[in-house]
Amino acid sequence: MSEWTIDTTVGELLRREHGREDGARITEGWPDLDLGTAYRIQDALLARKASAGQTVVGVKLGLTSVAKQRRMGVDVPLTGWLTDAMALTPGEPLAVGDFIHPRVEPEIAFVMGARLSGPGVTAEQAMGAVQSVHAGFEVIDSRYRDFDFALPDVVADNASACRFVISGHAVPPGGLDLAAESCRLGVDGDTVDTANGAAVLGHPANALALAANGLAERGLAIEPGWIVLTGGLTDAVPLHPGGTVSVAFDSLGALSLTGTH
Ligand code: OOG
Ligand code: MG
Repeated sequence: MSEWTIDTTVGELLRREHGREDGARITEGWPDLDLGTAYRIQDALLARKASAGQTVVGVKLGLTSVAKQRRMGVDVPLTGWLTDAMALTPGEPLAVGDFIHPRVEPEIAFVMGARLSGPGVTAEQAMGAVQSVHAGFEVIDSRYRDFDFALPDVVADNASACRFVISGHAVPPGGLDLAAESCRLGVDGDTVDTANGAAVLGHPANALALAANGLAERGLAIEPGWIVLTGGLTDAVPLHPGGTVSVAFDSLGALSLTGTH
């Protein structure tokens, strides 16, 4: 494509998503794509999904842990939108063939009890707006070949968002030590990684505050009832048909996700 605009980029990213096809970085053809414009692309992509009937159910953070930043080669956290069409119910399998190259990552998820509106939100204020804490999995599926992107590319691509699931077990935030909360990630029963909540910007509440303050720059807030995924604690693992990825947290319980054809 010769002329990249917000509209043509949205069209191209949706074409890849629907066609299960990856492609080159947008910044290859649009090298001066800046972060502000990339978020406008992300919002325009959401508007297209909303006009197709999807509703926003929350927000995700990405690249909040060193494990993720290192793997993706981008060390700036970002946010993306979660819609109802992305939600899996616990136990529901993932039809791997419906996606490009899905990977699964364990996350600490919040369900919000109160509105959280920046700027200037502190981690303490952020935690005060949380209704419950859950074990979560995010399935990411970059619309870029080999997950190869620069920051503006991945922002435009709604932070590689694809599917997510949170456990039905709602843990009240009071009494939890989320920095110390540890998880064990398993693939087909073998432990492949471990991490604790401190991996996420020192504490997942810092990620929540960052999201609220970042959205405020776009005139937006985190709304009651929304789900917030605070970012992968470990590197993501590929999901294959017949494979199972599982996570066991100390206090938040366990989750597993099985791939089918
Ligand atoms: C970008 C999204 C990162 C996380 O939890 O860090 C993300 C990617 O890795 O493709 O969702
Ligand atoms: Mg994630």
